[in-house]
Amino acid sequence: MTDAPDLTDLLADSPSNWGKWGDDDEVGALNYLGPEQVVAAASLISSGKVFTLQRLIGDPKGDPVWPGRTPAERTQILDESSWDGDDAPAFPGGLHYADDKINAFLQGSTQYDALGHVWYGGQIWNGYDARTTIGGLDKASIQPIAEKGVVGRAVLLDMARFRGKPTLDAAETYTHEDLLACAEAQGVELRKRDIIVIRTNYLQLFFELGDKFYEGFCEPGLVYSPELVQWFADMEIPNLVTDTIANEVTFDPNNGVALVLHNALMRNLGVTLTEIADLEQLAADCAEDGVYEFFYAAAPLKVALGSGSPVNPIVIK
Ligand code: UVW
Repeated sequence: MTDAPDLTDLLADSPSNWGKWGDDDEVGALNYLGPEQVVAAASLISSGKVFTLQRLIGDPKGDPVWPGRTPAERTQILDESSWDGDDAPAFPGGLHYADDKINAFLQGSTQYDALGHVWYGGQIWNGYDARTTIGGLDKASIQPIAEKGVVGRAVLLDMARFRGKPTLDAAETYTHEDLLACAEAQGVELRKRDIIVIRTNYLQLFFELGDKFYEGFCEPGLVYSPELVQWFADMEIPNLVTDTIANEVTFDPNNGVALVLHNALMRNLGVTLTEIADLEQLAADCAEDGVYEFFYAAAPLKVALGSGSPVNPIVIK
């Protein structure tokens, strides 16, 4: 145990959106994205350039995952060799085909977290009892988010370029004030109901350092303050997308608590978190054309009771 405060005490006065969209809500701040936001986002499409933000599953160079999770394992079930023996499957006309399967953590690649993914104090998003998570998320699973889909105006905040470094450092933090300064430097306005996409390029170190990457694991990211949480609430941010494994500094340097913002933003405000996005091609393009706002669309997989899902978000400029 550590001297870190309990989240119940730390976030006692933190803003909450519980009940705002009804007692049955399971998509939280994604309610801020309606037809008006979709149409406005579509008006940003001008060049027709398309970017996909998913990292490769089964990357030969390795898949970065949260400590304790393991990368997806893909197994070949059928291939041309399956027809070598006498007991090969036989189909009229001589059909052969390839089949495979994966054994994967639902949060082991580019992913959407369900709102019921994290909690403290025995309650998940919207006040549902945390015991509804036993054996699978009966409430606030990934399914309602997958059914709704996520479409809106998104803004890339390239914190690594803004700070003039190839990647942010382990445990390096930034605040909402830093996000605003980055947006100003990039010449883009952050608006209410924007999807915020933050680049750190930190996972480049996973590929450079190998196993050493996990020594003293503490990712860079947003750091909790009451003001930052209030800013997210006031800005009605529906979705936070980053290229790190867990979207925020892993251990808050001010109090030692793990993943404070998962709780303050996801559990309490209903902000959906998207992690391990690959922002490299998009960021290079934004640096070149100076356009940091774009149409964003994503639909996680409809996994019954799931606490998250792989996703391949699409950006169109
Ligand atoms: C945890 O919440 C532990 O991980 P993540 O949100 O990165 O899936």
